Amino acid sequence: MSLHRFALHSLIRNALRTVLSTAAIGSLLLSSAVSAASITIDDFNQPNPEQFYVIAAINADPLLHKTAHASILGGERDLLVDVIGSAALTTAAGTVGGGVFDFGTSGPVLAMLQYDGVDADQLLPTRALVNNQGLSVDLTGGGSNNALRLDFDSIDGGPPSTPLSYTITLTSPVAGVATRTGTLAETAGPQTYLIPFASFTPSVNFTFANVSSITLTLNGGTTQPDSDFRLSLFAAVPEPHSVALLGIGGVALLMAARKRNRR
Ligand SMILES: [Ca+2]
Ligand SMILES: [Ca+2]
Repeated sequence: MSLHRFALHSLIRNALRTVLSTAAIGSLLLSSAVSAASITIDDFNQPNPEQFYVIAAINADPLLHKTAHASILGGERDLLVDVIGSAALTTAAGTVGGGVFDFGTSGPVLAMLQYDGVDADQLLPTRALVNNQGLSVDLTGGGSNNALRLDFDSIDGGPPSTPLSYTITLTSPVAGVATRTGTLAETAGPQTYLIPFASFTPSVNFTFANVSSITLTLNGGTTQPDSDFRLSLFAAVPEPHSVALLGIGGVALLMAARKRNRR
């Protein structure tokens, strides 16, 4: 190896080392930024231990289950389990808390989770959710978050292999509203689903930087019977491609360093 080539190789080696250590520091900074920006809406750890719920009746009155705890965004989860317009005998049962919201039904029954601050909702004449719009949360976490995240232990959306339908409705002050409706594929094991902020349909005055309520409806609208799922996390997070971009940035730096050394 000529002296010139040796010098070039050690230059590249040094450049590589610098780039790799810079990338490592960048990753560390990024991962700490990610955990700082992520916002847990609900980890379903409360109540603990979990509580059993059931509705079983013809034209059953909706079930309203409220849990107040500081670990839940806004201090409270409002859960409504309701039959979707059916006169038939309908049942739904499961547990809420202890790290999971477990839901199972053999009829057209929806589950609605509302995060709107601590409120009374409606008990009479029939149980219903009332949107208190009591949150004041920047779901972007200062600009870093750009997706909602749903973690499921499992989804069995109904026979045969039917995806689970969902609707998410967000509100902002001065009548701002954004909605997103879609489906989640069945999964036998743990699965993370990301719903980008960009996929929502927003009205005038809606902003992810000031959200006053979050309502998640599962198994609604399409009257799907025989749906079972276990939901373990609801959060606002950065999309993972920002990490991939850092990787691309690292490669670009490395190529620039090699080019400089060739001259
Ligand atoms: Ca509430
Ligand atoms: Ca409410």
